[in-house]
Amino acid sequence: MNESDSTIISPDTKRDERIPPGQVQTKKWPVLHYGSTPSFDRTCWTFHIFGLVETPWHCSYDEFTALPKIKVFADMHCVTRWSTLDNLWEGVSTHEVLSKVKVAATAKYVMVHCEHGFTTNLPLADFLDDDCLFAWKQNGVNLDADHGYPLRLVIPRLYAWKSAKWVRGIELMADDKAGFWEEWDHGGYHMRGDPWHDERFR
Ligand SMILES: Nc1nc2c(c(=O)[nH]1)N[C@H]1C(S)=C(S)[C@@H](COP(=O)(O)O)O[C@H]1N2
Ligand SMILES: [Mo]
Repeated sequence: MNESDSTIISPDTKRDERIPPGQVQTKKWPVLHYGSTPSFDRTCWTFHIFGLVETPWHCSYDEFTALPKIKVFADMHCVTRWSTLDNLWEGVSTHEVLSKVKVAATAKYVMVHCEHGFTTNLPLADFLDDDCLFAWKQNGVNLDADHGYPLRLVIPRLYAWKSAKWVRGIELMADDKAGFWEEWDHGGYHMRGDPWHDERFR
């Protein structure tokens, strides 16, 4: 990495042992999701922020991708035990996106809403870590649709199911609520999902 550029380095990439317990490094990048890969129509795509905010906000794809951009160097850990290292993500920080609204003091959790009704929940504090972003590029090129183009969330410090693909909005909540994989019917994945503490299931 060139230390002089403005790339944010995810702190987990600086660990002596970068592979969390029970994980195995893979060099290729697997595709993993429930259901089919959605199609993208730039003219009717919208992104929404709603729930516990003073005034809900929404924007078009062109407006979203015109926001100030960052790069993040990070690793990725799937609960099915593969990990990929050295991903350079490009997009808009979660912090930047959330600055578009006034979040209520009571908001403590985020529900991420995606195409086809997929959801995932996480604490607001984890969502706002400074290595978290909404990305459409990885390692210099646009993501494949299978990997989440036109927009995916990247939360490097939690298991990758929190890094939701095909994101269309976020909801601010006072209380935690299970998303898709977190529901008992879909496996009961952990409400937080810290790979360094083996938080795979609830
Ligand atoms: N919309 C959506 N996003 C999703 C999923 C999903 O089922 N639907 N699966 C998650 C899981 S379990 C993982 S490991 C990562 C995988 O991302 P990749 O397919 O780009 O490797 O996407 C996450 N994002
Ligand atoms: Mo996963």
